[in-house]
Amino acid sequence: MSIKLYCFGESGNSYKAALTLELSGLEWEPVFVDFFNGEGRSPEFREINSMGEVPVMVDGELTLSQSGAIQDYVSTKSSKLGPHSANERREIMRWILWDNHKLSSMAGMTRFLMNFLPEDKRPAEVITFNQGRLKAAYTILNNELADKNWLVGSRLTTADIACCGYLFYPEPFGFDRSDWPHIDAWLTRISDTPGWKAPYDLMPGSPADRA
Ligand SMILES: N[C@@H](CCC(=O)N[C@@H](CS)C(=O)NCC(=O)O)C(=O)O
Repeated sequence: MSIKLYCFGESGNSYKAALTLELSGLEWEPVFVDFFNGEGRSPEFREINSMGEVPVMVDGELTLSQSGAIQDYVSTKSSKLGPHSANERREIMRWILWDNHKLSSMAGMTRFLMNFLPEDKRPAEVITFNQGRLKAAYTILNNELADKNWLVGSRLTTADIACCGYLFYPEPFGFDRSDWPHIDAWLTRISDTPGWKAPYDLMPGSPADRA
């Protein structure tokens, strides 16, 4: 039976889980969640995930939310992107936790405020503050990648897939690849990986659908 992933195209957190599934070689299918029409807040969806968030993965009897937990499950199940040792798994977890706290949460929020809220409701001060926090995160990532190809070890892992989650989206949120040469080269390495797909090619739903 194929793994199901509740998701929508605009969701960078879902993209991390979807790309991990896609590159794992496991059979999976997306289940569209109509986030922009409030489906995430519906009682039916809260039955699936009491946290009210996507992504949610269902594999047989197992239902799992949190992109990092899904990535850990999928990479371990398929062994394709999985850790080779306990040390490597911890190292991958460090980057996933850092990403979820410092990079993806800020990038996701800032992109939402700048693109998906009505123009007259976009809070300029909050956006500027978030962009300052994001600049600090880009600096850390760019420095880390100055002398290595991948965040952990010598191949693509879920650490890379977590941290790149929002950086492949086309909507502006203050991230310009050309400002960050080591991130830029790393993103190219990721997108050159056989089987890689851009967010709107991997999951249902996009701003174009709602235009
Ligand atoms: N740390 C979570 C974050 C998930 C998350 O915030 N998802 C967003 C969509 S990208 C969401 O469903 N938000 C609904 C809400 O905050 O109410 C993860 O990595 O899965």
